[in-house]
Amino acid sequence: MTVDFKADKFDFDGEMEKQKRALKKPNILLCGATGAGKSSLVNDVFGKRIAAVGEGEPVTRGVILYAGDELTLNLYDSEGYEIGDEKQSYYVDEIISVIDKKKAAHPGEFEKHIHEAWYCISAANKRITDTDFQLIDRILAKKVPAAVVFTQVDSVDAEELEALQNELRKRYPGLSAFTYCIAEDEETAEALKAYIQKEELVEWALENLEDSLKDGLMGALHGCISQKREYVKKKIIPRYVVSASTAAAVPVPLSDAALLTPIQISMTIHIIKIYGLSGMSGAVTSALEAEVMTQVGRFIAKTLTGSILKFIPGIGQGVGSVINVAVATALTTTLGHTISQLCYLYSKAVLEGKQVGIEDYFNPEMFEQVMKSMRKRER
Ligand SMILES: Nc1nc2c(ncn2[C@@H]2O[C@H](COP(=O)(O)OP(=O)(O)OP(=O)(O)O)[C@@H](O)[C@H]2O)c(=O)[nH]1
Ligand SMILES: [Mg+2]
Repeated sequence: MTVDFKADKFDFDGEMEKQKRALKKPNILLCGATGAGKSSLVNDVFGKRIAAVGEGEPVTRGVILYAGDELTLNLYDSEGYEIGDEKQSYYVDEIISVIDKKKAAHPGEFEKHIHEAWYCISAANKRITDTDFQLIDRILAKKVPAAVVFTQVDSVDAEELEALQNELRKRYPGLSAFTYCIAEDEETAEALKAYIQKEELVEWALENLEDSLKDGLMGALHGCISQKREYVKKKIIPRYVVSASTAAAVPVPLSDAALLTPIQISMTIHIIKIYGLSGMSGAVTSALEAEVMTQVGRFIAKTLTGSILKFIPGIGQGVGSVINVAVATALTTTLGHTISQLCYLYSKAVLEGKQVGIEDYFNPEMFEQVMKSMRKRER
């Protein structure tokens, strides 16, 4: 059997469509008083994309759903209640009704329910209100995983913050809580680093989602590139290694390396989705998703049909003449880590404000260099 793979004929759009359809989006509910910094928090965690690409749609009074084709999660942003306002008591019911309605509309389909709640409490207010307590009680009673985010911590001192944390801990001993603030500039960010628990919040959010919903969260994050790299390593690459091993369970001639190519292109597209390359601002061109994918996908396809085998010690030199499980595993693992690292480096440069393009990273020289370093690391 020979496998005739033509990089130019690969249906990238079809594969992207397929992955898009397969993606399950997590539903995150955002709560807290007016001005607590809910919108600021999500813009910081998910990038300004949420507001820009999500079409806000009222779900119930005071709750707006941000969702859209380009967004890999659904965000239920509540317009906060005014402290002391009579609206306060409605607010609790309205929020809880979102949880209930989703369950009632889709009984047994957990993927359509509210998956977690991020509860913002402004440290600047220096107190946790009864409404906060009531609402947290009721969210927890619904068995929706919840975490508190103490926002705007730049406006209090350490003692005041600790008092708030203690108050929360007293009432909910095991409840996860994080501190946060939006730093105006790099200097402030550096000074407040210990209090900006973005990574911790993301870690918590990830852990509390079913596996099938995790891709959506990771793909929506702005920045967090070390976490993305870790996620790709632990969750994405292993899936494709399994497919590749299965494909090579019956060893095939080395000349049929192309047998694995569609699996690896799918993996490439998947990894790029997690890094969300196309949504990155600051790049020379803010290319459309389809363009980025096709560009990178074609590059990988060409590379795979060409010289990739020479980077895998033991097969390049004709030691083995077949592709077996071991070779398929090595090839897929190395390729996955290489793609991930290239995405990481590109994202890092963009986040640092450098004027770079996709092609500065996805080119033969970079590919070879990174792939070699990956092989060293794996050994
Ligand atoms: N000092 C400081 N100000 C912040 C921080 N986060 C948000 N703000 C400011 O607080 C105000 C309210 O923030 P929003 O993010 O709009 O609050 P919200 O919870 O979405 O408010 P509603 O949509 O009205 O419920 C804005 O003026 C923000 O600029 C922070 O960490 N520190
Ligand atoms: Mg808001």
